[in-house]
Amino acid sequence: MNKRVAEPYKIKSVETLKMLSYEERERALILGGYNTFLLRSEDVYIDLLTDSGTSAMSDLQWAALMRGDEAYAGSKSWFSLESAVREVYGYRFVIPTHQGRGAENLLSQLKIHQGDFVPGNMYFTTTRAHQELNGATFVDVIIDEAHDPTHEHPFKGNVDLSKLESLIQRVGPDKIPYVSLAVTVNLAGGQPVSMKNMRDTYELCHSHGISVMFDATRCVENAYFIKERESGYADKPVKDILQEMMSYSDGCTMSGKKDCLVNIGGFLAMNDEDLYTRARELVVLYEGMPSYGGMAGRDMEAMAQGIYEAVDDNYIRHRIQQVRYLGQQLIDAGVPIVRPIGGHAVFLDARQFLPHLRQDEFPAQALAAALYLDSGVRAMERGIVSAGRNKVTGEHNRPKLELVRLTIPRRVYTDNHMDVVADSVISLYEKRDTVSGLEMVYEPPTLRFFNARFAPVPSSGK
Ligand code: PLI
Repeated sequence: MNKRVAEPYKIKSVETLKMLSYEERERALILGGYNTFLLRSEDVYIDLLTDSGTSAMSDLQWAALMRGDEAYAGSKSWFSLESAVREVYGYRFVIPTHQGRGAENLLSQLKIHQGDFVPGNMYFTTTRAHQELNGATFVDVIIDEAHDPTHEHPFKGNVDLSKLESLIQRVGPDKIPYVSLAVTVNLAGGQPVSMKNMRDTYELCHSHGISVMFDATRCVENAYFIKERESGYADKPVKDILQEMMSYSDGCTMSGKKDCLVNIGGFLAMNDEDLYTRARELVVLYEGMPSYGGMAGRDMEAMAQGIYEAVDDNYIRHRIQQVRYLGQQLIDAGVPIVRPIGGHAVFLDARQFLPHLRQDEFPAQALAAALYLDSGVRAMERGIVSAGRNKVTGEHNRPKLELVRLTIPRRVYTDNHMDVVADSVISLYEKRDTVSGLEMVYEPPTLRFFNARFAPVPSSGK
């Protein structure tokens, strides 16, 4: 018998969920300009907007908060965090930041010069924004399969080494300050990179004197996929797999709000002492002293504890299985989702879900809004709105993937919640031709998806 796996924790404190009526949700949606980022969380029933900063902390993390040393300089809690990062990820030097984009800002300022190119395995919104702010052009070198939501490649986050090599030949290694490698790839659907691909990318880059910087935001999830899918790793603890992964990079940016199991925090880590010295100089301008970088002492203690908890094999196995549990129900009901099911979220394929909408009618945005209206479940658009505009032509970037992300917070919801979400999506799928498209009525100049406002285009639905 195939025994089921339960949540590897029991619940000590609960938050009551509230379900608004259809009319109340409709009002909330109009007030929020049909943008799920602009809803109030108390108006949401099950919140799958993001897995960022939404984790439930453990009893040991809550206890760690009390150990927080709030000294302005030389905080004991900083040394706890620094040793956790060194021990678990294996880097020599660590600079704390308030969250991932704080680290991206420092890295981009320190490494990029005007006119540079930063290759990466698909863009991420804030990461690319910082690269562009500092004068670089982002170049997508992910394998083609990553742009096909139905392709079952086990490591869809892989770099296409021939794309990378031809960029190096075209612009020259001096114009490439580093390769930005996300493990896993959020916008491809939470897809992992194989160990072999990390090693090959690292070797190729180093043969040209180019460094590799990981976006380590969901690196533990990546390590678990390697354990499941790559030969030679099945019997290794996730912690060891992670260490090997990180050895194929020269440093990383980290949003602690995901795989470090905390609500706020991040860091920049590296092995190069000169880069570290310069980062210590810069961090004081943007984040704070190199011994807190925008975090309170208690945040750093909780993050140190979370870093150890995240590499517990039981924790990460359940984490991945819960996401898969939701995704499989949708697959069984014929709902189009990105395959294979990723690490942190199930991604609905809005092009297939709403084939009657053109990309200019923002199908993923419309689908996320319709799901909230129908069931109170909050998801996030990851399509043309998130992709922004081309910085030279001003045209919309038009990603092949037009997705709605049902993102599972860590240790927050039970499998019963996943059942309710599955029912909600399936029932909307059954009446999908009633969903109409949207027009953008307010567009902010940067990272527009956070604050943009929309209105329905009634004629666009069937
Ligand atoms: O939200 P930050 O600043 O801590 O982290 C930025 C960031 C960097 N890289 C990746 C892959 C992310 O997913 C990421 C943040 N992601 C958010 C907020 C999300 O909802 O996916």
